[in-house]
Amino acid sequence: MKLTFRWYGESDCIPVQYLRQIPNMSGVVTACYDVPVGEVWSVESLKKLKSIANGVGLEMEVIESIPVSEDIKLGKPTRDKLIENYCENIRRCASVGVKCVCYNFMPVFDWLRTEMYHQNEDGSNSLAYSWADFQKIDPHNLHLPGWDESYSQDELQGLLEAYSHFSHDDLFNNLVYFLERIIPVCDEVGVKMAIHPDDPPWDIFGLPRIVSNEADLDRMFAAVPSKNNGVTLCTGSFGAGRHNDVVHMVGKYSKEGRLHFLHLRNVKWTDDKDSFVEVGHCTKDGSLDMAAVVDAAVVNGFDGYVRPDHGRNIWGEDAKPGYGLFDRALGCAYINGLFEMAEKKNK
Ligand SMILES: [Mn+2]
Repeated sequence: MKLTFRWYGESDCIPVQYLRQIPNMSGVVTACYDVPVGEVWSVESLKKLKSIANGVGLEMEVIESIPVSEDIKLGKPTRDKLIENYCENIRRCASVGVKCVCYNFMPVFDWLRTEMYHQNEDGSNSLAYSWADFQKIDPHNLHLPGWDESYSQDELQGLLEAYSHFSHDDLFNNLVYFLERIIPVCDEVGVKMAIHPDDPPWDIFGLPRIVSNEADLDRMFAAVPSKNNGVTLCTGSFGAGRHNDVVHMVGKYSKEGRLHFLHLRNVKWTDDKDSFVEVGHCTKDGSLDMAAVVDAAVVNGFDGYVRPDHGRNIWGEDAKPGYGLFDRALGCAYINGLFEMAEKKNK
Protein backbone atom coordinates (compact mmCIF):
# COMPACT_ATOMS: atom_id res chain seq x y z
CA MET A 1 0.00 0.00 0.00
CA LYS A 2 0.98 3.60 -0.41
CA LEU A 3 0.04 5.88 2.47
CA THR A 4 -1.23 9.30 1.37
CA PHE A 5 -2.76 12.39 2.94
CA ARG A 6 -5.35 14.81 1.63
CA TRP A 7 -3.85 18.23 1.13
CA TYR A 8 -5.85 21.25 -0.06
CA GLY A 9 -2.93 22.88 -1.84
CA GLU A 10 -1.34 26.16 -0.85
CA SER A 11 -4.45 27.33 0.98
CA ASP A 12 -4.31 24.32 3.34
CA CYS A 13 -3.56 25.41 6.91
CA ILE A 14 -1.17 22.47 7.26
CA PRO A 15 2.31 23.10 5.85
CA VAL A 16 3.10 20.41 3.29
CA GLN A 17 6.49 19.66 4.86
CA TYR A 18 4.66 18.55 8.03
CA LEU A 19 3.02 15.81 5.99
CA ARG A 20 6.42 14.48 4.93
CA GLN A 21 7.23 14.00 8.61
CA ILE A 22 4.39 11.52 9.14
CA PRO A 23 5.94 8.03 9.21
CA ASN A 24 5.76 6.12 5.90
CA MET A 25 4.03 8.99 4.06
CA SER A 26 4.33 8.61 0.28
CA GLY A 27 2.34 11.45 -1.20
CA VAL A 28 -0.41 14.03 -1.23
CA VAL A 29 -3.96 13.63 -2.45
CA THR A 30 -5.02 16.93 -3.94
CA ALA A 31 -6.80 18.75 -6.78
CA CYS A 32 -7.07 22.11 -8.54
CA TYR A 33 -9.68 23.22 -6.03
CA ASP A 34 -9.96 26.74 -7.45
CA VAL A 35 -11.23 25.77 -10.91
CA PRO A 36 -15.04 25.86 -11.36
CA VAL A 37 -16.68 22.44 -11.84
CA GLY A 38 -16.76 21.44 -15.51
CA GLU A 39 -13.78 23.50 -16.63
CA VAL A 40 -10.41 22.24 -17.82
CA TRP A 41 -7.51 22.43 -15.38
CA SER A 42 -4.33 24.12 -16.54
CA VAL A 43 -1.25 21.93 -16.85
CA GLU A 44 0.69 24.75 -15.15
CA SER A 45 -1.50 24.48 -12.02
CA LEU A 46 -1.05 20.73 -11.92
CA LYS A 47 2.70 21.06 -12.40
CA LYS A 48 2.86 23.64 -9.64
CA LEU A 49 1.01 21.39 -7.16
CA LYS A 50 3.27 18.51 -8.13
CA SER A 51 6.44 20.54 -7.74
CA ILE A 52 5.39 21.71 -4.27
CA ALA A 53 4.76 18.09 -3.25
CA ASN A 54 7.94 16.80 -4.92
CA GLY A 55 9.89 19.65 -3.32
CA VAL A 56 9.37 18.09 0.10
CA GLY A 57 9.85 14.52 -1.13
CA LEU A 58 6.20 13.63 -1.63
CA GLU A 59 4.47 12.20 -4.70
CA MET A 60 1.25 13.40 -6.30
CA GLU A 61 -0.26 10.26 -7.78
CA VAL A 62 -3.83 10.63 -6.51
CA ILE A 63 -6.34 13.36 -7.37
CA GLU A 64 -9.38 13.88 -5.15
CA SER A 65 -11.34 14.84 -6.89
CA ILE A 66 -12.23 15.84 -10.41
CA PRO A 67 -15.81 16.89 -9.66
CA VAL A 68 -18.62 15.79 -11.98
CA SER A 69 -20.98 18.53 -13.18
CA GLU A 70 -24.65 18.28 -12.19
CA ASP A 71 -25.50 18.48 -15.93
CA ILE A 72 -23.66 15.17 -16.48
CA LYS A 73 -25.56 13.55 -13.61
CA LEU A 74 -28.82 14.98 -14.94
CA GLY A 75 -28.03 13.91 -18.52
CA LYS A 76 -28.52 17.40 -19.95
CA PRO A 77 -27.56 18.20 -23.58
CA THR A 78 -24.48 20.07 -22.33
CA ARG A 79 -23.06 16.83 -20.94
CA ASP A 80 -21.07 15.82 -24.02
CA LYS A 81 -18.97 18.98 -23.91
CA LEU A 82 -18.54 18.60 -20.13
CA ILE A 83 -17.48 14.96 -20.53
CA GLU A 84 -14.96 16.06 -23.16
CA ASN A 85 -13.53 18.49 -20.61
CA TYR A 86 -13.48 15.71 -18.03
CA CYS A 87 -11.51 13.46 -20.40
CA GLU A 88 -9.08 16.29 -21.03
CA ASN A 89 -8.57 16.66 -17.27
CA ILE A 90 -7.84 12.94 -16.97
CA ARG A 91 -5.26 13.24 -19.78
CA ARG A 92 -3.63 16.28 -18.17
CA CYS A 93 -3.49 14.58 -14.78
CA ALA A 94 -1.89 11.52 -16.37
CA SER A 95 0.65 13.75 -18.12
CA VAL A 96 2.02 14.85 -14.71
CA GLY A 97 2.13 11.32 -13.30
CA VAL A 98 -1.30 10.93 -11.69
CA LYS A 99 -2.33 7.27 -11.44
CA CYS A 100 -5.65 7.38 -9.60
CA VAL A 101 -8.62 9.77 -9.67
CA CYS A 102 -11.28 9.80 -6.97
CA TYR A 103 -14.71 11.19 -7.90
CA ASN A 104 -18.31 10.80 -6.88
CA PHE A 105 -21.71 10.76 -8.52
CA MET A 106 -23.91 12.06 -5.71
CA PRO A 107 -26.59 14.56 -6.78
CA VAL A 108 -26.05 18.03 -5.25
CA PHE A 109 -24.59 17.04 -1.86
CA ASP A 110 -21.40 15.00 -1.80
CA TRP A 111 -21.54 14.62 1.99
CA LEU A 112 -24.01 15.47 4.71
CA ARG A 113 -23.78 15.88 8.46
CA THR A 114 -26.09 17.51 10.99
CA GLU A 115 -23.24 18.68 13.22
CA MET A 116 -19.78 19.98 12.34
CA TYR A 117 -18.42 20.25 15.89
CA HIS A 118 -19.99 17.42 17.86
CA GLN A 119 -18.54 17.55 21.36
CA ASN A 120 -17.05 14.24 22.45
CA GLU A 121 -16.57 13.18 26.07
CA ASP A 122 -12.79 13.44 25.83
CA GLY A 123 -12.94 17.14 24.86
CA SER A 124 -12.37 16.56 21.15
CA ASN A 125 -14.97 17.40 18.52
CA SER A 126 -15.92 15.75 15.27
CA LEU A 127 -18.50 15.54 12.50
CA ALA A 128 -21.75 13.80 13.34
CA TYR A 129 -25.09 12.85 11.85
CA SER A 130 -28.21 12.66 13.97
CA TRP A 131 -31.32 11.02 12.57
CA ALA A 132 -33.49 13.11 14.91
CA ASP A 133 -31.86 16.40 13.84
CA PHE A 134 -32.14 15.42 10.18
CA GLN A 135 -35.92 15.03 10.56
CA LYS A 136 -36.10 18.70 11.62
CA ILE A 137 -34.53 19.98 8.39
CA ASP A 138 -37.03 21.62 6.03
CA PRO A 139 -36.12 20.63 2.45
CA HIS A 140 -37.87 23.76 1.16
CA ASN A 141 -35.73 26.02 3.30
CA LEU A 142 -32.48 24.15 3.49
CA HIS A 143 -29.83 25.25 5.94
CA LEU A 144 -27.17 22.63 6.28
CA PRO A 145 -24.03 22.72 8.37
CA GLY A 146 -21.08 23.25 6.05
CA TRP A 147 -23.21 23.88 2.97
CA ASP A 148 -24.78 27.29 3.44
CA GLU A 149 -22.09 29.10 1.46
CA SER A 150 -22.03 26.69 -1.48
CA TYR A 151 -25.49 27.36 -2.93
CA SER A 152 -28.09 30.12 -2.74
CA GLN A 153 -31.60 29.03 -1.70
CA ASP A 154 -32.79 29.57 -5.30
CA GLU A 155 -30.00 27.47 -6.77
CA LEU A 156 -30.68 24.70 -4.29
CA GLN A 157 -34.41 24.64 -4.88
CA GLY A 158 -33.76 24.65 -8.65
CA LEU A 159 -31.46 21.64 -8.35
CA LEU A 160 -33.84 19.74 -6.08
CA GLU A 161 -36.62 20.45 -8.59
CA ALA A 162 -34.46 19.21 -11.49
CA TYR A 163 -33.96 15.90 -9.70
CA SER A 164 -37.53 15.62 -8.40
CA HIS A 165 -38.70 13.23 -11.12
CA PHE A 166 -35.38 11.46 -11.36
CA SER A 167 -35.17 7.75 -10.53
CA HIS A 168 -32.22 5.65 -9.37
CA ASP A 169 -32.15 4.07 -12.84
CA ASP A 170 -32.08 7.49 -14.53
CA LEU A 171 -29.04 8.44 -12.48
CA PHE A 172 -27.41 5.05 -13.02
CA ASN A 173 -27.89 5.30 -16.79
CA ASN A 174 -26.21 8.70 -16.76
CA LEU A 175 -23.32 7.27 -14.74
CA VAL A 176 -22.90 4.50 -17.33
CA TYR A 177 -23.05 7.06 -20.17
CA PHE A 178 -20.29 9.01 -18.42
CA LEU A 179 -18.14 5.92 -17.72
CA GLU A 180 -18.47 4.60 -21.27
CA ARG A 181 -16.83 7.81 -22.44
CA ILE A 182 -14.17 8.41 -19.78
CA ILE A 183 -12.96 4.85 -19.08
CA PRO A 184 -11.50 4.33 -22.60
CA VAL A 185 -9.40 7.45 -21.95
CA CYS A 186 -8.29 5.99 -18.61
CA ASP A 187 -7.39 2.72 -20.34
CA GLU A 188 -5.31 4.68 -22.84
CA VAL A 189 -3.38 6.83 -20.34
CA GLY A 190 -3.24 4.42 -17.38
CA VAL A 191 -5.46 6.14 -14.84
CA LYS A 192 -7.60 4.27 -12.33
CA MET A 193 -10.99 5.85 -11.66
CA ALA A 194 -12.18 5.30 -8.10
CA ILE A 195 -15.75 6.27 -7.30
CA HIS A 196 -16.39 7.47 -3.76
CA PRO A 197 -19.48 6.01 -2.08
CA ASP A 198 -22.48 8.06 -1.04
CA ASP A 199 -21.90 9.77 2.26
CA PRO A 200 -23.98 8.76 4.15
CA PRO A 201 -25.00 5.71 2.09
CA TRP A 202 -28.73 6.33 1.62
CA ASP A 203 -31.04 8.73 -0.25
CA ILE A 204 -31.49 12.22 1.19
CA PHE A 205 -34.15 14.86 0.43
CA GLY A 206 -35.63 12.60 -2.24
CA LEU A 207 -32.38 12.70 -4.24
CA PRO A 208 -31.51 9.29 -5.66
CA ARG A 209 -28.16 7.80 -4.67
CA ILE A 210 -26.63 4.84 -6.46
CA VAL A 211 -23.29 4.06 -4.76
CA SER A 212 -24.55 3.03 -1.35
CA ASN A 213 -23.95 -0.72 -1.13
CA GLU A 214 -22.31 -3.78 -2.64
CA ALA A 215 -25.09 -4.42 -5.20
CA ASP A 216 -24.68 -0.84 -6.48
CA LEU A 217 -20.96 -1.39 -7.07
CA ASP A 218 -21.50 -4.76 -8.73
CA ARG A 219 -24.04 -3.26 -11.13
CA MET A 220 -21.68 -0.44 -12.01
CA PHE A 221 -18.71 -2.76 -12.61
CA ALA A 222 -20.82 -5.14 -14.71
CA ALA A 223 -21.93 -2.24 -16.92
CA VAL A 224 -18.36 -1.05 -17.62
CA PRO A 225 -15.99 -3.97 -16.96
CA SER A 226 -12.54 -2.35 -17.38
CA LYS A 227 -10.56 -2.65 -14.12
CA ASN A 228 -9.90 1.06 -14.36
CA ASN A 229 -13.55 1.38 -13.34
CA GLY A 230 -13.00 0.96 -9.60
CA VAL A 231 -13.85 2.21 -6.15
CA THR A 232 -12.58 4.44 -3.39
CA LEU A 233 -13.67 2.26 -0.53
CA CYS A 234 -14.40 4.75 2.22
CA THR A 235 -15.00 2.70 5.36
CA GLY A 236 -16.61 5.63 7.16
CA SER A 237 -19.06 6.31 4.34
CA PHE A 238 -20.13 2.74 3.59
CA GLY A 239 -19.78 1.88 7.29
CA ALA A 240 -22.28 4.52 8.40
CA GLY A 241 -24.91 2.21 6.90
CA ARG A 242 -25.72 -0.82 9.04
CA HIS A 243 -26.57 -2.64 5.81
CA ASN A 244 -22.94 -2.71 4.64
CA ASP A 245 -20.42 -5.39 5.62
CA VAL A 246 -17.33 -3.26 5.08
CA VAL A 247 -14.80 -6.02 5.83
CA HIS A 248 -16.40 -8.28 3.24
CA MET A 249 -16.51 -5.47 0.66
CA VAL A 250 -12.85 -4.54 1.17
CA GLY A 251 -11.84 -8.18 0.68
CA LYS A 252 -14.05 -8.72 -2.33
CA TYR A 253 -13.02 -5.61 -4.28
CA SER A 254 -9.34 -6.04 -3.39
CA LYS A 255 -9.51 -9.51 -4.87
CA GLU A 256 -11.29 -8.24 -7.98
CA GLY A 257 -8.58 -5.60 -8.49
CA ARG A 258 -11.12 -2.78 -8.28
CA LEU A 259 -10.17 -1.29 -4.93
CA HIS A 260 -7.83 1.49 -6.00
CA PHE A 261 -8.08 3.84 -3.03
CA LEU A 262 -8.88 3.02 0.58
CA HIS A 263 -10.24 5.73 2.90
CA LEU A 264 -9.84 4.55 6.47
CA ARG A 265 -12.00 6.05 9.18
CA ASN A 266 -14.09 4.61 11.99
CA VAL A 267 -17.63 5.65 12.93
CA LYS A 268 -19.72 4.92 15.98
CA TRP A 269 -23.40 4.15 15.46
CA THR A 270 -25.16 6.00 18.24
CA ASP A 271 -28.75 4.74 18.02
CA ASP A 272 -30.81 2.12 16.22
CA LYS A 273 -31.71 4.61 13.45
CA ASP A 274 -29.07 6.12 11.18
CA SER A 275 -27.18 8.30 13.64
CA PHE A 276 -23.41 8.17 13.86
CA VAL A 277 -20.41 10.11 15.15
CA GLU A 278 -16.97 10.19 13.56
CA VAL A 279 -14.47 8.83 16.07
CA GLY A 280 -10.74 8.10 16.31
CA HIS A 281 -9.42 5.43 13.95
CA CYS A 282 -9.03 2.55 16.44
CA THR A 283 -11.43 -0.39 16.31
CA LYS A 284 -12.19 0.07 20.00
CA ASP A 285 -13.46 3.62 19.44
CA GLY A 286 -16.19 2.85 16.96
CA SER A 287 -18.46 0.30 15.29
CA LEU A 288 -16.10 -0.91 12.55
CA ASP A 289 -13.42 -3.57 12.92
CA MET A 290 -10.49 -1.65 11.42
CA ALA A 291 -7.98 -4.46 11.95
CA ALA A 292 -10.25 -6.83 10.04
CA VAL A 293 -10.65 -4.23 7.26
CA VAL A 294 -6.87 -3.97 6.76
CA ASP A 295 -6.44 -7.73 7.06
CA ALA A 296 -9.09 -8.32 4.39
CA ALA A 297 -7.29 -5.88 2.08
CA VAL A 298 -3.85 -7.46 2.59
CA VAL A 299 -5.03 -11.08 2.35
CA ASN A 300 -6.75 -10.28 -0.94
CA GLY A 301 -3.77 -8.59 -2.54
CA PHE A 302 -4.66 -4.90 -2.18
CA ASP A 303 -1.85 -2.71 -3.52
CA GLY A 304 -3.53 0.67 -3.90
CA TYR A 305 -3.46 3.99 -2.11
CA VAL A 306 -4.60 4.52 1.47
CA ARG A 307 -5.38 7.67 3.38
CA PRO A 308 -6.79 8.41 6.78
CA ASP A 309 -10.19 9.84 5.92
CA HIS A 310 -11.48 12.36 8.45
CA GLY A 311 -10.04 13.02 11.87
CA ARG A 312 -11.41 14.70 14.98
CA ASN A 313 -10.25 18.11 16.15
CA ILE A 314 -7.93 17.32 19.07
CA TRP A 315 -5.24 19.08 21.14
CA GLY A 316 -6.89 22.46 20.61
CA GLU A 317 -6.60 22.34 16.84
CA ASP A 318 -9.30 24.30 15.02
CA ALA A 319 -9.01 22.98 11.47
CA LYS A 320 -11.48 22.55 8.63
CA PRO A 321 -13.82 19.94 10.19
CA GLY A 322 -12.46 16.47 9.47
CA TYR A 323 -9.18 17.75 8.03
CA GLY A 324 -6.92 18.68 10.91
CA LEU A 325 -3.37 17.40 11.18
CA PHE A 326 -3.17 15.78 14.59
CA ASP A 327 -5.88 13.13 14.56
CA ARG A 328 -5.27 12.20 10.94
CA ALA A 329 -1.56 11.81 11.71
CA LEU A 330 -2.45 9.56 14.64
CA GLY A 331 -4.65 7.65 12.21
CA CYS A 332 -1.64 7.22 9.92
CA ALA A 333 0.46 5.77 12.71
CA TYR A 334 -2.32 3.32 13.54
CA ILE A 335 -2.86 2.42 9.86
CA ASN A 336 0.89 1.78 9.47
CA GLY A 337 0.75 -0.59 12.44
CA LEU A 338 -2.23 -2.50 11.10
CA PHE A 339 -0.64 -2.92 7.66
CA GLU A 340 2.76 -3.92 9.03
CA MET A 341 1.18 -6.61 11.17
CA ALA A 342 -1.17 -7.86 8.44
CA GLU A 343 1.64 -7.95 5.85
CA LYS A 344 4.00 -9.88 8.16
CA LYS A 345 1.30 -12.36 9.01
CA ASN A 346 0.39 -12.91 5.36
CA LYS A 347 3.86 -13.17 3.83
MN1 LIG B 1 -13.99 9.20 2.20
